[in-house]
Amino acid sequence: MAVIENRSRSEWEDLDRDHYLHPFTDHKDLGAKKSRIITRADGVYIYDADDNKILDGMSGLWCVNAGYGRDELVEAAANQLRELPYYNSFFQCAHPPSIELSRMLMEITQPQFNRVFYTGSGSESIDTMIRMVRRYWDLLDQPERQFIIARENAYHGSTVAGASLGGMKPMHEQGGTLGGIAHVEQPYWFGSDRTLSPDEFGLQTARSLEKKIEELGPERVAAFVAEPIQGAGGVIIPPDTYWPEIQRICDDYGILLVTDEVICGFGRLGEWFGADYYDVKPDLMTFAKGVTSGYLPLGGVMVGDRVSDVLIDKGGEFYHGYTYSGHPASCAVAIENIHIMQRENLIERVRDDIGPYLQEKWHTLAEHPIVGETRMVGLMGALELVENKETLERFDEDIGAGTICRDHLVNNGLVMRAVGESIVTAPPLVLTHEEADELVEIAWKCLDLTQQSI
Ligand code: PXG
Repeated sequence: MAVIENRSRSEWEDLDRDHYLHPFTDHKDLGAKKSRIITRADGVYIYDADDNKILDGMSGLWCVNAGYGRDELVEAAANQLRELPYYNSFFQCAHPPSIELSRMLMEITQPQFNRVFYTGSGSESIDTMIRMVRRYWDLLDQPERQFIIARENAYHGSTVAGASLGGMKPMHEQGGTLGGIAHVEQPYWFGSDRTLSPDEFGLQTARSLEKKIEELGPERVAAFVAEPIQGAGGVIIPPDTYWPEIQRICDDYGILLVTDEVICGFGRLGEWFGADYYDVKPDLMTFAKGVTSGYLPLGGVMVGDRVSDVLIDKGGEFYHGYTYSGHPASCAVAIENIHIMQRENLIERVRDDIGPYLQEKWHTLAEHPIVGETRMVGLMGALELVENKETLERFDEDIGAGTICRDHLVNNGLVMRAVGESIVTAPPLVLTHEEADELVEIAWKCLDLTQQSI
């Protein structure tokens, strides 16, 4: 059965260093430090090559929502691979898993969504969405509507279009960017000078969208795209005033509203989608990650009637699609994953049970001397490391407080991500109360260790 050699940890490390180019990695640096080789996982825990057991406070990369070790998902993939491992849906073809998944997605999304386009990842979903948005305005005889507005510090993937639409400047500096994209302020209250109340700040940042539309010329703006809560940017939870104002602006100017649900979708916030949590009505939603709990790659774009009616009625052939659009095994896994979420009431569990439980515990970390703020919605949260708890002054960037803390965490059996001086978490939705206690206990201990190290 075994198709992978049984090698020692150091053999894996050496082969890895010599041949494998990793995503978002400084390879000179990695060569000196070596990779942590993860060999297996179960529930909310991962295990490394030395059999260290580590609580996965990041759900892999914000995706293993249903937890590890799900035989149902493995069976769904294996059965589908036996029955029909691959077929495309170009040239007047389709297959049951992709059709059935489409039907199920209509059940769990808002009523304006009656169509879905499949991709293999979040980045491909973003590319698809951009091409659709521009095509939509072309078909309405407004081809000058090219501009897509996103936010500073947003993450929308790392294809050329995804990196361009995202608001991460270091990414813009590598490999060139796509035209017709503009960025506006992010609703990051803690990162501001905090002279405004969070509600005032939420309105002000939302109105930076209105300003940008006026600056570009409303007749040139196609869409606004945003993550309901920014994930990779540091779990930026907008003030309550933010999303209603964004909806108002999109409605007033008639531009398309797109929520990027790659992280917030599939239960992360205790609703099926982030748009549901914030009660906004997007015209399109991009998704990936949690749709299959990461067991196989799959992404897509939910296309609202406003857009799909035009694309279908006036558009003729849309020259777009991927070999793996609607891959049968990925769709089969997604179907079973949604069944699991429904059977085990995972969404309600995040909203009413484990979400509030972890949030309460998480907020106790705000008492720690080097923590300036804690925040969490559903099972997606962050804390801010500060040098001075009274003034909320942050550590000097050069100290690398976030990285120091993250390293203590993983050495003490917990994975969380450092985003600058923010520590972020997004554990699997199946986290138990005991595991939540463990997560917060390790976090407190590692905050102590971080304080000592600095
Ligand atoms: N949109 C959002 C909101 C994402 O979070 C993508 C698009 C791109 O998805 P793909 O499947 O192409 O990776 C993402 C991905 C991090 C991290 O360090 C986050 C992501 C990917 C890699 C690392 O937090 N999010």
